[in-house]
Amino acid sequence: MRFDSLWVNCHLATMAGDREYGVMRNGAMGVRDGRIAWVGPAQELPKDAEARATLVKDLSGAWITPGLIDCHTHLVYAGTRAHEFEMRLKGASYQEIAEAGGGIVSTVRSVRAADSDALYAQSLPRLKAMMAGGVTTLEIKSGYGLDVANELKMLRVIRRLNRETPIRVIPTFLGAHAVPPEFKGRSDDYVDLVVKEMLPQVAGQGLAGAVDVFCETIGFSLEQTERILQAAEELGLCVKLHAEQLSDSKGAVLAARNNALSVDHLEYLDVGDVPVLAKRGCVAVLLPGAFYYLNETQKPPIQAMRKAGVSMAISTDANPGTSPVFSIRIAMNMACVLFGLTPAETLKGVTVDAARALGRQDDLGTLEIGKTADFAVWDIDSPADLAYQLGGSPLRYSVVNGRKIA
Ligand code: DI6
Ligand code: FE
Repeated sequence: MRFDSLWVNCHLATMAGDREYGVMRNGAMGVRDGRIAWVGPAQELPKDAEARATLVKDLSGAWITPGLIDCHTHLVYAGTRAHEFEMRLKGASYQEIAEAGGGIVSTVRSVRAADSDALYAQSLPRLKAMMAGGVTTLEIKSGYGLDVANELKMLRVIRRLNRETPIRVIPTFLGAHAVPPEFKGRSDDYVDLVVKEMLPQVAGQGLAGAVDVFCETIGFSLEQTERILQAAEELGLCVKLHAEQLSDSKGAVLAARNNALSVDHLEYLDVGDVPVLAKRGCVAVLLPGAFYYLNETQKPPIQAMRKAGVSMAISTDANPGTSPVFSIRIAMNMACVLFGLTPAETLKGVTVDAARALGRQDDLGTLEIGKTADFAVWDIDSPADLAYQLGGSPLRYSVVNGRKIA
């Protein structure tokens, strides 16, 4: 057996198998052609493995985890909303700010005013912050353009981030994030535009593989959501949904029945709807950063989902309004402290379950033979440290497609 690189003197949190973290102390991992070619206890390595490896990396006792996956972000945007943070602290609610022309629509104005280069330049430092925290796969949604040209502009910026940075960036089309000001009072007409013009162009140009909708009283109704999800499916696109963030709109059940990859937020999910998610294998994506910033008190029904065996992914929801969080490990810590997840559940939530929320579970999310060699090397004593510590970064470096990135 010949390897391009062989990683030795390390501990592995493979996130595979039944043991917590899939822990393998004193492990080794071999990579060939960008994929994991061997993983196991060091003493079981074939005798000539080191001699036959092009590169041998002695990790001096570091831990390797799968590369972290942030499966729900709105990281591409222009401008800032720090003033809304100030307004909320003076008593205004997120809904009041949105109804007064702030909120998502204020970022829409900034995004429309920015050209592609400016949008790229403003988004890049945020991507780098994610990368510095061990993220190797990052989903990014459109949704601040809200007209054909600007939604496509956002998706092209997302594609450029994928091409010009070392991490894997996965685009999602969120044309139905909010009703733009020029369609005020005519939301069905805007849904027409999404379905008849935006979706065919997005699919035709291969700009996104999945479609999301903000199903909410301040977003799109259940009927409008259904129209968009069905149109997406007809074009062969995967679907996911912002559901039950501020109210129980019954979006999660609708999405799960439409084979959604994931339903995201879920603070107001009815316990009675949990079995549908379990039955349909739909991932629940938890976004504790938005819960935290909005001072929400209603928690997602974690215990019911855990009992029903629903996969729970964790993500930052990185966005300028409700979750200016650019660290996946902070989201993991919040999921522990605010939602009561265990550190092991949170690491699963940013690897295995996040991969599933993106439909990439066959290829990403665990350290297993045949999967893409995306992993992170950490100076930690145990995998629980990743969710335990706030501040600083124990990341030594990450590897994408078998290649070390900065
Ligand atoms: N839910 C959220 O938390 C973000 N989008 C959404 O649908 C908020 C986005 C923003 O306020 O800019
Ligand atoms: Fe979101």
